[in-house]
Amino acid sequence: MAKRKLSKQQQRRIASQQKNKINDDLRQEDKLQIDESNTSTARVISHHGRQLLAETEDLKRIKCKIRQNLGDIACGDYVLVQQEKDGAGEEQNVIVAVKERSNLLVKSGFAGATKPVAANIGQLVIVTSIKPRPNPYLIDRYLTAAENLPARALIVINKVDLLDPETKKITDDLSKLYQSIGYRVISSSIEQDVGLHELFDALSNTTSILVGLSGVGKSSIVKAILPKEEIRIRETSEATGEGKHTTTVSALYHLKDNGIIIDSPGVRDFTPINKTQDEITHGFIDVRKYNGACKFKNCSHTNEPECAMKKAVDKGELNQQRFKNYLRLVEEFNQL
Ligand SMILES: Nc1nc2c(ncn2[C@@H]2O[C@H](COP(=O)(O)OP(=O)(O)OP(=O)(O)O)[C@@H](O)[C@H]2O)c(=O)[nH]1
Ligand SMILES: [Mg+2]
Ligand SMILES: [Zn+2]
Repeated sequence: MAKRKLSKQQQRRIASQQKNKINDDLRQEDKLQIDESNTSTARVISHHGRQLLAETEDLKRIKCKIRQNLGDIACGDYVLVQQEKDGAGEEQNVIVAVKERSNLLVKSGFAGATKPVAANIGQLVIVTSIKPRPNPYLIDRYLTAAENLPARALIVINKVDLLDPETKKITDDLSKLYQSIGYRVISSSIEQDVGLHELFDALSNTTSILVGLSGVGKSSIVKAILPKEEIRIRETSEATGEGKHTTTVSALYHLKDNGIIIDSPGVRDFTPINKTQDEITHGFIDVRKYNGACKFKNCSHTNEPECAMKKAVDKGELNQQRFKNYLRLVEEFNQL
């Protein structure tokens, strides 16, 4: 068979598979050295470099060291902690294993690497605001991440105290669009105490993570719910409304009604890590209804006749902007 040059994306996938395999092997080895009688389960509250704060089952916060070769550990992970003596004979908490996750939210880092954001997520809360303005393509990319985790998705439009006639039209259209697809949209204002009760109610009984651009008010939302917590909030740039990347590490907080909320650092951009084009299709719940219904099995939904998706757009059954964003994400995926 002729040797085919691998695309960058294929090379990256192979490298990532190999890395996972090595990590799995190392974990396997490590399991053999765990003294189960001496371990307890904890959940990671925050993790920055070699500093890790976890919470025990009786809600005590403990600083932990991490045994080597455990692979990625993220906020929200459940871990096994063992008491060990260090060189000076001092007791220390050491994470010796990461428990199996229900899911892991990752983002792309430098040079095609992936960075874990948070683990064991039940709900992705996509926070947008009036300033900085909502970016529908970013919302759609977060929604695909939610569908594939899988996790429930909730869209928040914060800072509605700053609405003017122009932004009111933009956000009304946005709410209508996402509600018509089946997502819940909550408008909120920390300044004027709007929508906060509705939002708090939506956070009960699950682990939610707040995601979105820097400066939309993610930490302000957490602070409004938990005024006693020390949470940094900072003004946005006057000119652009862009945030100053105030939150630098994901952190987990307990709410009433068994709710857990993770505040995450704001992003400039977010690209979901999709392994296949099918995952992208699965990520658009309105587009995926038409998958397989086109005349050609391998329809690219661009130029082919009798494309079920294009027909749906023409009939007004599928939103044109969502369809465009779907094709854009597929194109970007194929170019990687
Ligand atoms: N007018 C108005 N300002 C708000 C509201 N919510 C938050 N802000 C302001 O927006 C700015 C940014 O808030 P943060 O909570 O730090 O934003 P963030 O999303 O956590 O930002 P990063 O941590 O950088 O990702 C602060 O000056 C807040 O006071 C709101 O409802 N209305
Ligand atoms: Mg913040
Ligand atoms: Zn088609």
